[in-house]
Amino acid sequence: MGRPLSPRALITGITGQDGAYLAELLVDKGYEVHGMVRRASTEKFERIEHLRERITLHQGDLLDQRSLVDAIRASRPDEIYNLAAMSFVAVSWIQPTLTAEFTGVGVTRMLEAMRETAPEARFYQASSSEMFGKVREVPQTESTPFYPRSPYGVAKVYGHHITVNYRESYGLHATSGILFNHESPLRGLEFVTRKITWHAAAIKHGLRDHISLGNLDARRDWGYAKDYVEAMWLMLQQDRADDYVIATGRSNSVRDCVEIAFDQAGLGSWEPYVRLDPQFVRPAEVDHLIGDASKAARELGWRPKTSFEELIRLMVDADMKLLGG
Ligand code: NAP
Ligand code: G4F
Repeated sequence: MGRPLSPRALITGITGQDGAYLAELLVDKGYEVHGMVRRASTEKFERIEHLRERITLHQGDLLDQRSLVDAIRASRPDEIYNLAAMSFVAVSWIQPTLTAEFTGVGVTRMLEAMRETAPEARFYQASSSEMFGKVREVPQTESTPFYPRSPYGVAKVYGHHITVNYRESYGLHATSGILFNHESPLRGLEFVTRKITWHAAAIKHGLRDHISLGNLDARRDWGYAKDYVEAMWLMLQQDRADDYVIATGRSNSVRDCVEIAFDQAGLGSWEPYVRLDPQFVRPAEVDHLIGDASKAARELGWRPKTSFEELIRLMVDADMKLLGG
């Protein structure tokens, strides 16, 4: 059966970084876009404000099965992108069981809701390179064994395996995208790249006089979120559901990020502004996270378009503009 001309998509986590970029991409492609949002005492829809007239929002929470079923029933999606999660690794040590509920069991709730109400839909699960943790090989591919190093990573491994299991048990079109770190001007301020680009801009504007960081030697394979949401969409256009690693294949350190950001902000040397603070050092770190996205290149035609340096410079420019008024 062919794909509909004007498909419908449901995005959980639409208020997050990836949700906002994905919603924009799908609206531009002519999709009818639905998003699931959870109630808060103050609405925080800044990232999707410019899309509000062109998308439909449904109340729902990964902890509440009824709301997931109702959101799927109301949106009648051809494609479901499950991006919602407790996504901050550092907090997963502070709230380990809540992380397991949101980031792990929440995936089963979504799959069950889809099985009941939209079994023909295609499902995307936001899996993570954090699942590789204490890496078993470098670079990591779809067949590299998992060794998670945080409660978040453990929960994502569960989410990944349950997605594969529902694909194999019930024949659902359920795909797991194993995405390495991806950043943007919409990144939450607690994640290290955005924390650095925001502080570089704030110091330049005289709003702060230093930044406190943890492990400057930590390395990640960092890409641009806008490039990565395109990979999510491409995965769901395939006839067969599968698993795909999405990465740049290059790694950089937190120190590299600081150097580029402070240079772009016109601050020169970064050393006088950076303080090391043990509160930002993790109980356990992941090792050489570097992804091999050759399967995605071969089967999806996907390649990263933005280098790490371009990414950090564009994030600093955005924060300079944001804080410059
Ligand atoms: P994000 O900015 O933190 O967004 C997370 C989203 O999940 C927000 O919309 C949040 O809603 C929603 N959410 C959290 N708990 C929920 C719950 N109980 N019920 C309903 N919604 C809930 O994360 P992101 O960077 O866009 O990442 C998207 C997904 O990809 C996440 O699953 C993340 O774990 C995964 N991932 C991210 C990366 C990366 O580098 N960005 C890499 C690999 C995998 P509120 O706005 O209400 O908080
Ligand atoms: O920016 P981060 O907090 O991202 P992390 O832990 O890699 O997780 C992100 O990427 C995952 C993909 O692998 C996603 F699944 C997950 O949802 C999230 O999007 O930390 C990056 C590195 C870490 O090694 C951390 O120890 O930066 C190091 N770091 C050093 N100082 C810091 C800081 N991290 C934060 N957040 N804050 C610091 O001050």
